[in-house]
Formats: sequence, C-alpha cells, structure tokens
Amino acid sequence: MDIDQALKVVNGKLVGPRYEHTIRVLDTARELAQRFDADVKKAEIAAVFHDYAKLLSIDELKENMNDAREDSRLLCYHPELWHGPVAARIVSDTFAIHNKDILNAIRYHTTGRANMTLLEKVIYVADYIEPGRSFPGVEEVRELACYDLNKALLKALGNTIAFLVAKDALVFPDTFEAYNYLIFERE
Ligand code: DGI
Ligand code: FE
Ligand code: FE
Ligand code: FE
Repeated sequence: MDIDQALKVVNGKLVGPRYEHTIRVLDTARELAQRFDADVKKAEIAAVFHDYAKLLSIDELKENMNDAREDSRLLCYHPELWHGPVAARIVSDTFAIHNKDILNAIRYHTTGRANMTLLEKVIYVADYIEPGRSFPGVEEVRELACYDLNKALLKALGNTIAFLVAKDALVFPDTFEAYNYLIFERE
C-alpha cells in the first residue's frame, strides 16, 4: 500500500482532530526519519496507521485484544494502552501490511519497550512532539529531537512516567523498561 492509499483509508476511519493529529505525526515522522536515517517510507505508513484503532470503543478494543491473544498483562492496565496492539493487528489482517518493523512501530507507540528499534523510536517521538502537542516539557523534547533521538525519547518517556506517577496512575512495565534500557545503553 502506498502513502496516498493509506491516507485515504485512514481518512475514512479517523475523523476531525484525530485525523489532523495523524497528519501532523506523519509530517513529524518523515522529518525525524530523514534526520536520523530511518526508512522514510516505513515511517510514513507506521505514522498514518499508528492511531487507526483509537476511536474503537473499550469493548471493541477488548474483544480484539482477546481474539488476538495479545499480551494479557495489558488487560490489567489502562485501556488507552490497547489501541496500538489492536491497530497493528487490524492493519496486518485487513491491509496485508506484514512488515514487522512497521507493525512494531504501531504496536509499541504508546508504551515503548526495552531495546526499541530506530523506527519505533521515530514514531514514539513523532507522536509525542507533533506540533499540536502541548504537554509540559514537550518543548525540551522538541529541541533534543533536533539532534539526538535517544535523548528526546528518554525525556519523553520520563515525562510520561512522571505524569502518570503524579496522578497515582499505573505505569505499564514496558514503559519503565524502555526508559531504563536507554539509560543502561547510554552508560
Ligand atoms: O494516541 P495518542 O493520544 O496520540 O497518544 P498515545 O498513544 O501516546 O497515548 C498516550 C497516553 O497513554 C498518555 O497520555 C498516557 C497514557 N498512558 C496510560 N498508561 C500508560 C500511558 N502511557 C505509557 N507510556 N505507559 C503507561 O503505562
Ligand atoms: Fe496513540
Ligand atoms: Fe505517545
Ligand atoms: Fe497518536
């Protein structure tokens, strides 16, 4: 599937602000992929589909998680974490996109994980810094993303963990592992 077909498919599924967010993630992912020598075409497809399951109901998401025998730990955590794995599954089943790199970038875009691939990092950071975002600390991540993808990712993960801890929310272990891994790797 090429990028124009992908955009058409997603335009029919994601409406309004969610489609606009997708386009901004696409532009940002392209930019990051070029800057850090990732595969631009794969980054485009992963960006366009990353939130494909975002507007499904919690029940629909849960059904998909069960049917596909997804990581059962996720079911004990926030439903917000399910749309990545479900999108990866739907994209693979419905649109015959079977490239592992693309599917994993979609799958792990919300939680991150240990030992993320370059494409996973590009999509995670693009989703975090796209120009529509206004999280506290996003500006610092944008600046880091001008020259060091790992530093940008580490800061984005740290901000997300801090945000969740501040409201006494659960933090999925993969997010801690993503964060820890980057620190081990740096030393
Ligand atoms: O789908 P988007 O809104 O574009 O962004 P996303 O897929 O990165 O969703 C992020 C939200 O998920 C973020 O606001 C925090 C929330 N969240 C809840 N529990 C966790 C979590 N994020 C991570 N990384 N880890 C968690 O355990
Ligand atoms: Fe998302
Ligand atoms: Fe994100
Ligand atoms: Fe997103």
